[in-house]
Amino acid sequence: PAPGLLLPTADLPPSFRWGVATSSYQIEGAVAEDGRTPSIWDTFCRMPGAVVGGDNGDVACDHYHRMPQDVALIKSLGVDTYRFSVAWPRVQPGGRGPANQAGLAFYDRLTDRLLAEGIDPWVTLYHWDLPQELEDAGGWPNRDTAYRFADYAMLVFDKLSDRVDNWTTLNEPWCSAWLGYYVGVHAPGRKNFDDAIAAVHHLLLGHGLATQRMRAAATREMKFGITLNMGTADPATDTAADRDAARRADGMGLRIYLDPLRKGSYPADMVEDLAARGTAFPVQDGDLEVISTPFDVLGVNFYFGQDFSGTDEQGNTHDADGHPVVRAILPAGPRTAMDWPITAERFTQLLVRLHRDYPGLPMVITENGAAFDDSADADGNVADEDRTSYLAEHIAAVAAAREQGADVRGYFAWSLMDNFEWAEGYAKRFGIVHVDYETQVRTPKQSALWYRDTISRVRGS
Ligand code: GBH
Repeated sequence: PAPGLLLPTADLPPSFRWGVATSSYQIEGAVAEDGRTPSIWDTFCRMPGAVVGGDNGDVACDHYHRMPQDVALIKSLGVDTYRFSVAWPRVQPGGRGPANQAGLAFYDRLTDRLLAEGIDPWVTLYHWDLPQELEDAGGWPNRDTAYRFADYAMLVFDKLSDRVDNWTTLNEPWCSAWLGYYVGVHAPGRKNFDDAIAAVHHLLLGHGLATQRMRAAATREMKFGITLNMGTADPATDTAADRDAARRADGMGLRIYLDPLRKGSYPADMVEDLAARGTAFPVQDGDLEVISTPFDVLGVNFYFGQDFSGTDEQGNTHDADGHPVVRAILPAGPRTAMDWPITAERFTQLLVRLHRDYPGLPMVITENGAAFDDSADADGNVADEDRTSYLAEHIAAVAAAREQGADVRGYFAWSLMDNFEWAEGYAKRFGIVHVDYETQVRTPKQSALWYRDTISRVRGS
């Protein structure tokens, strides 16, 4: 790596956790094996135009068949922790009823392999692959899905909790609710504002129900948490309209999750905004007590921060439907292959703000990383200085936030390897390990070697 990438990491303690992350649908393949039923992503991928290139997760990285080699790969990267998700439709086909032992057995073997290599398994229970039958019954806008989720969580917990200590209920409920039910660019591809708001509430309720039940069943100390995707929302200028747009973006992106989770109520300004749109969170008696049940660690997924404007390009403050304009403006500077800006300093800003506004909550970076237009040589080697720099700058941003008091205890690079990047298909590569999709050969990129060296340097080993 370039000399400039040897960053001051001295203030990251030897106890700091280092990991790599993946999710089930993005890597496993084997979608019809051992009793797995379709998820909403299997269905969505077959909708014309939904996914770039018409790609789907049928094979993905074929991880389901290559798991032992992949665990060896993880080990070779020098990390101490691996974050993976469990596919609900493998464990409980159709989303109801008893466990499918053949499906559970895969995660049982994975857990054992990881532990045998000295790697701590971090389990995420839901990374977007809802059983299609539950979507057919109404999906997350249907309150019953929250109870189904808690039942499913207990099937996994009962199988793995003798060996797994770290449990994350949901990955990025904003994406499930907003992208899945309002924008429609993620599964199930619905476009209804009221449904998205109901989905938010039922996702949070499912988190609370599952956390309560797992905690009650735990026979030793365990850590429970939730992972949120978060950015920063700064006003593009100091006008009242831009400041209000930033408030709304922050409210919908961050506060409507963290306020009920940590303070036991939805933010009053957002409730008011929703009422002005004729909608509301479908809260029933006792829900907020369930949602605000204590948890131990906040998972933070960060990719970039944005500015917001309250006017469109023509200067209008309201759109055609009469709703206030909330227009994202991407900060200037270099972009990744996703066309996402690189804003490491805003990562520090976010973490310090979380520490200030939601105190007393240890944080772990459960995802951070970037897609770039990698070019692999004939042997699959990728000299990804751009990704290496991205990781280095963002790890330095974490260290800077810690210096300002933010209680961040670990970092997972997204992702272990190139994989199915949702609506972008296989065209966008986030891995620190290159995957040749013809041969399924995995080759660590320069960034992976840099990551391994950085971890060993911080550990002083
Ligand atoms: C994560 O989602 C996922 O957990 C992971 O599975 C995925 O592969 C990875 O990121 C890379 O995409 O431009 O309006 O969407 C991150 C999704 C991307 C959501 C940035 C928020 C910014 C606002 N986030 N996005 S917007």
